[in-house]
Amino acid sequence: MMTEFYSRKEPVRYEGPDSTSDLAFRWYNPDQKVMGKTMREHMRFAVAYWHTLCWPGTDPFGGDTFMRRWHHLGDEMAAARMKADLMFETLELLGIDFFCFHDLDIAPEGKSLKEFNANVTEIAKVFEKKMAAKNKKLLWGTANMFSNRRFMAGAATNPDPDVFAYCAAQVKHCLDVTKDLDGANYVMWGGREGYETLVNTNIGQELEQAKRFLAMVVEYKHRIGFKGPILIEPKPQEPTKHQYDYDVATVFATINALGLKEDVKVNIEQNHAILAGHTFEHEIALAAALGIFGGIDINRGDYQSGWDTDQFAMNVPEMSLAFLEILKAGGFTTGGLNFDAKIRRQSIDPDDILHAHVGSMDACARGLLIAAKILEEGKLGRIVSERYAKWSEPKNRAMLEGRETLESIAARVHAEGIEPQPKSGQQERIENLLNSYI
Ligand code: XLS
Ligand code: NI
Ligand code: NI
Repeated sequence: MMTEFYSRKEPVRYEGPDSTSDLAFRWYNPDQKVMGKTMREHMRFAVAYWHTLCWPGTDPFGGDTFMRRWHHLGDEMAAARMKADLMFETLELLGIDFFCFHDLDIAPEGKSLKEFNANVTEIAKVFEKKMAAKNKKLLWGTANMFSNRRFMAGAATNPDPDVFAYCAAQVKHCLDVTKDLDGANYVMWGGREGYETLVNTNIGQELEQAKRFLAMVVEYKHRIGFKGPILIEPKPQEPTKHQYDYDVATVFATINALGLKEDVKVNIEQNHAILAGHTFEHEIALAAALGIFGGIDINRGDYQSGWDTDQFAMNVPEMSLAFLEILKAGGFTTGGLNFDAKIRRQSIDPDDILHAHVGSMDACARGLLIAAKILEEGKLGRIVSERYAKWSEPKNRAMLEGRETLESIAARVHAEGIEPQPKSGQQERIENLLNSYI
């Protein structure tokens, strides 16, 4: 039984690129095979609880524009149950298999951590039934350790050890619940793990706290037999001025220092990548090269405003480059594409939520199709491998494999009179080639 929320009552269907329907998939065809896997298997789309059901349309200058019923009920547990119904209705209408949540998205805090834990568990029980009935899955759970004022100076990196301890207790419960719901991953985003000003901050101390916290989460995950990886979501700033998990490279330093490459990967968000001064595809390619590619928060940042606008990703050329890197990385294993994206605050009709997801799923599907074609035709791949081809010659391999030293290489350079001859990087020629696919 559908609620009255959406005017749409039937799941959105694939109708192909020529469809004239207002709401239909033109490119995302879940059962269509692309490079050996169906689109549904490639994408592993997830709906985010926080943007879709919790955010009321506020901005720093104004309040609730959406006026959703559950925000005005006056009974928080009733609101939580209403949101749970709507999450599964949304998944059904969109044909999406997964969802993601923060503990605080799904249930009210109550007056103590004990009450909060109990509320979260109660709603998780509701999820369990609905997930079984509707064949839906949890992509990841995460703990919100940034909204409440107790976290204003940090969560695990707070100067106050009581906050660190509180966070340990909160994450323990959220990981338990994620495991009970068979979550495929557990995410950690450190919104307050950073600093506002160095004048009151001991960076060295805070980094030690962050490392110990992560190590404990991994120890606990093994103890309870949680199979999925822990995913750290890098972001350079906002809400804090400087966040410790700045970007993929910075997060890798921590993961590698702890020797946790098997257990901890990254969840890369488009908007966070560009806030860090990178492209989205750079972050994906780097994570893949370092062996820590986990999942994606799919959205789109605004290139002018310089903050985390979390718009729905609709830009097909950008998606094509991202999917090129995702496919080159071998695609997702446990991770997926979580819509960490919100409709604009003027998009007040409930159906706007459906249009946003459908449009972005289509943009992703087109990106996937274009990237697959580029890979299958192999022209781009050949240009790049040719550029590095000389590295496969034995004398050059020897330099990389530790069988040469600076002295032996210097001797060879002089003996052979090596003078490197520059070659064109062919950027525009390659860009023309890429445009020919789009
Ligand atoms: C905020 C983050 C957040 C994480 C989950 O900028 O993107 O939504 O994805 O805590
Ligand atoms: Ni995110
Ligand atoms: Ni974000």
